[in-house]
Amino acid sequence: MTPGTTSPKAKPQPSSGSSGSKSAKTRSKPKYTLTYFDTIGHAQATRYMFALAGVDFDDRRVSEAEWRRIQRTVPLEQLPVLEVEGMGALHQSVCIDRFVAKQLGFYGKTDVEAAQIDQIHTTIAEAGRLVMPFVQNMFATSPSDVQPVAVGLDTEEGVEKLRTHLPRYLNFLNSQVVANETVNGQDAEGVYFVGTSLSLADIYWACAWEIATELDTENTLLEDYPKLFNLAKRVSKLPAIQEYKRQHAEDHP
Ligand SMILES: N[C@@H](CCC(=O)N[C@@H](CS)C(=O)NCC(=O)O)C(=O)O
Repeated sequence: MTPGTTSPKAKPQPSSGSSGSKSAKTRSKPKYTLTYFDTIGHAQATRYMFALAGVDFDDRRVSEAEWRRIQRTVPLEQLPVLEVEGMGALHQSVCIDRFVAKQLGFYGKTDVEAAQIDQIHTTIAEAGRLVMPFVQNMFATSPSDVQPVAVGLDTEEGVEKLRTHLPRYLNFLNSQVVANETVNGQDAEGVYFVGTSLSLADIYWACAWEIATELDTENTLLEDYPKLFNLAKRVSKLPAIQEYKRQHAEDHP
């Protein structure tokens, strides 16, 4: 897989909210191939955008054995990688997210909205780096996998530690929802992070919430942030996302 050198020719697809209606017979080869492990994580927001837009994509989930075979062929030896027909391959999940958001209409209506979406996306990614060691420790299968933070979110001590570090991120994210609600109000569905429609910011937040909820099952970290909680839950419950999770037997919230 090599980085692309030509401009993408892809046209935005209509956002139908369904997960694709073409029959197997008429379906042509998908234009996008997203390669990642068989888990949620760095690829999930991209997967959800395809599902929400009803755009068929090759959702390539590699096993550990396959990964060992292809690892050296992949930039930075990391997944996810998105291959786009006629363009080549992209890596770095935030870049993949933003590219797909632009292609599928989840990137705001103006440059200002796009910048606000980037700001939220980057903030959530940064907060995620704070949370990830706790997540990894929950799933560590050997002592050598245990991260230096030493305690997982399954302990009171772990939750306390996060409580001291997360608020500045959560306060910022909350302020964005409150500000947007003040300017744009709520539609029948509720409020979004930016503007008046669902964007990458909301989808990425829902993914972060789903991962955190695996560990913080009672959502104690969000108890002071009902607007953030409601937004994440609302997006996570969208029919196209629920259907995608059902197809992949992903039983997180
Ligand atoms: N900055 C990268 C990080 C990606 C990353 O850390 N990927 C992990 C899986 S979540 C990986 O491929 N690890 C290589 C391995 O497990 O051998 C991105 O956002 O795409």
